[in-house]
Amino acid sequence: MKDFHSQSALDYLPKQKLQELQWQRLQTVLKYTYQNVPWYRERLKEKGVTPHEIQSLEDIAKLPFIVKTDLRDTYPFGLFAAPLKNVVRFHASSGTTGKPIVVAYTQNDIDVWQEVVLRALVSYGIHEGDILHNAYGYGLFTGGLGLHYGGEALGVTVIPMSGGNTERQVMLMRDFGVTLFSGTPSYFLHILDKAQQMGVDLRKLPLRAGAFGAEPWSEAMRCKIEELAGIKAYDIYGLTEIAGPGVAAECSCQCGSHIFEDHFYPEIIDTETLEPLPDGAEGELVFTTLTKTGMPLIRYRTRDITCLISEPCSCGRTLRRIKRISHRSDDMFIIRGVNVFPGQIESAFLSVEGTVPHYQIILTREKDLDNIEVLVELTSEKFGDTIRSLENLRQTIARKIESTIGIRVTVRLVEPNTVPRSEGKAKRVQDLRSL
Ligand code: DLL
Repeated sequence: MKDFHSQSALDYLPKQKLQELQWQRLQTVLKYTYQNVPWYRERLKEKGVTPHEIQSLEDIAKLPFIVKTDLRDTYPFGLFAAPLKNVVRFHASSGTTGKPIVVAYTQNDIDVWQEVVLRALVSYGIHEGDILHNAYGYGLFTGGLGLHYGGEALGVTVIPMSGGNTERQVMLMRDFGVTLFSGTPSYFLHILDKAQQMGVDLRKLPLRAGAFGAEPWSEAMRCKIEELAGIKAYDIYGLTEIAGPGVAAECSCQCGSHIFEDHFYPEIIDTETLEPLPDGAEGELVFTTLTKTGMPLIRYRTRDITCLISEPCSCGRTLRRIKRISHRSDDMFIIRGVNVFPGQIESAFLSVEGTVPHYQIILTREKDLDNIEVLVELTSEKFGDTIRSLENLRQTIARKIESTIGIRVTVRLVEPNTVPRSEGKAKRVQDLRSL
């Protein structure tokens, strides 16, 4: 197996060296993609751009974007740059409608991916001898295999759990002396509930960290997880189109995720004008893969809303960071003309004592009027309170949410364990308005 350990040094490259490396890699990937993907040549021709016009990193802004529908329209192999015989693996992302999008990985791409996941784990303080309980799904979804190979490359013992059979997950976490958990934050909360029912206190186990991602989660949710499990909860970010988990990851400072910029060149654009925005400004994250050969993507629009942080991080890594992804430009819903993101509602009610981070947002329409109902689950202690105090609590939560999103909502308090749990990404919003 390749030795990826030395690659962690790339996290600390002086800015200028990093930019030189990025520029050199950008030229190579542009030329390579232009030569090997007829679709890309056509796209550039349509836009009247040639790769020669790109004379610096900043010139990347002259190139057209690639969006998810381009991947759908070229399904299944239309954007592959390598011959099929060199493709060692496919992954695919579950689209909500129609065909999935397919991504090709050459051995080089698998190596890049292992390397970045290894670097993510190193930044959490994980090392050889740690035991990783990997609850991300194995299969076409990138979570399972991504953490698996990255963990193995680091010399960690990996338990390939996948999701499901939650009782057994708790049992093995306890019996195997697991030190690192990886999975969606919503599924970990479910595991926490189950552990409590089984009389297992995760705080007493050797478990010390979690790599949580694949869905938006709030700072308030991090606090709950850290408190209930007695661990450090770290963010890991990624998307199938670019690599899977490991495009960016937090360090021990927990103040934004460092992007592995030597492989994935980030930009932030204004979602209206599509113009690049400076570091610090909020907008849509766009990536160019600098080293991939199976299906390189140039200026891929992620739909994830965040900003780039270029201030030095106290961990010493020079890689720029992204702020926690609070929402996607497309998971936003519009109600009575107001743009709302589930994460805003989550943060608002979690600030109220007695709530847990399990909730659902139900949108309905009655006589042309949109209504929003939020089901909020309570802790067992709180649920046993008097009717009067529960009514007070309900009103407090409704006020908090209203003052955050600016519209009135109906809050329904529900018993512990009644909001459906997911083993993968949580589905928070039920939009019944179009039915
Ligand atoms: O979710 C890859 C992944 C697996 C990342 C495991 C982290 C851990 P997709 O299924 O293609 O890939 O979904 C990608 O999920 O564009 C974001 O909207 C969202 N997402 C991923 N990580 C985070 C995160 C995987 N840490 C889409 N915070 C992305 C917020 C995230 N959203």
